[in-house]
Amino acid sequence: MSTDIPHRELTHRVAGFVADAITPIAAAMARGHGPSPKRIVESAGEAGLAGLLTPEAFGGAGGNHGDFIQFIETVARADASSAVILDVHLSVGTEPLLVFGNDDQKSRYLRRLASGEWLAAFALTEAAGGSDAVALRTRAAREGETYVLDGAKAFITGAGDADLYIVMARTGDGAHGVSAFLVEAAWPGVSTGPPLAKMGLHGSWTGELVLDGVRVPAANRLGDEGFGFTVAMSALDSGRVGISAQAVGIAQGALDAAVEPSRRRRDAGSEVDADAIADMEARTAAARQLTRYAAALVDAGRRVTHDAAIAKLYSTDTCVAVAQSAVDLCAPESGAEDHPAAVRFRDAKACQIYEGTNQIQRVVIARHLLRD
Ligand code: COS
Repeated sequence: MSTDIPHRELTHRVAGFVADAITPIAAAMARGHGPSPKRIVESAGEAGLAGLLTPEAFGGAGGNHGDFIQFIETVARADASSAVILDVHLSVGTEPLLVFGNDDQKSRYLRRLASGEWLAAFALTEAAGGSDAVALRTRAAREGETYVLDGAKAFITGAGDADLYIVMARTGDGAHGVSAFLVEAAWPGVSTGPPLAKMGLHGSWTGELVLDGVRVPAANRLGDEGFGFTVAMSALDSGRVGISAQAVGIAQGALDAAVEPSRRRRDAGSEVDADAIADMEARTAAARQLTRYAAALVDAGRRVTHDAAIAKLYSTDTCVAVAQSAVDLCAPESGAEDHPAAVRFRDAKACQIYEGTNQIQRVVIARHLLRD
């Protein structure tokens, strides 16, 4: 996929956005007292970044996935909560509409998402099914030109603040009995639970989405009936590249937090664990290259299931390991809740879990090798 935005201009725009809009709120976000997810996306819209992957014809910046991962890594280096909000909005929240939406759907929704006026969310997971996405139970019963949706989605990023949900619901049996729908938050029967109190990523809202007899026009079905599992899986293939970029940013932020205190200790005549710092740098650099490779495959129009799983697995394991090393190197100060290494350590763990746990990534990678 080509890019409409010159790379140098994007780098400048992203750096300005992070310096002006993210770094000043990072500490508040880490405590869960920052601006709402919608406000983060609005401020990205003001900087021309809320529609980074959306073509200019629909009000976006027309960037590619190389631009996207640079954006997400740079934001995550400063604040992982803001990064996951923006990542979900841009990738699994908007990309399925870009890839599978018809002209009518694109013209009704893309401009509002690309300007940051609306926040997008992706609703696949259910409490009972967990990683077994095919087991979803939310039903979509067809009544003429309408589908009636009933069910509940769990652990949804942006729930409670999002304006548009991409909802996977059952219209038949098995993987080919799932359909995807564009569901507006304001429609009767749509409600959300309170944000979960999470271990980390305190500035990002995660919660339940309840669909109680929600009447969705057939015009809001995304792709053909029965095509929803493919919509979801291909959204996650690309989304996992974004999570990989987020993990690289968290690892880099943890490394940043550890280097300066280590330098001060060395200058004061104490020993520093230079091997640990070298390993942190090497692993972060390797994770960044895997992420870039996967993003380049997406931009080349190649199926990225295998390489996105590798990037996501390696980068997110790396960010947990690097953040843990940062806590060790910065001890005892890093025992404080607000210490930047402690914040990264808490934020890192979720990356191994969402958009497919790392156990699922291993399933995807091994299946590719062991297939007949
Ligand atoms: N792209 C396109 N199609 C895909 C796909 C992909 N990445 N992965 C699977 N499919 C298709 C398969 O080709 C299959 O279609 P056919 O029957 O026509 O061959 C269908 O979808 C079912 O796939 P599969 O048989 O592999 O389903 P499984 O139930 O065995 O498991 C996994 C699929 C484990 C990969 C899936 O359930 C998964 O990714 N789970 C994790 C979900 C997740 O990431 N949740 C987080 C949500 S966001 S926080």
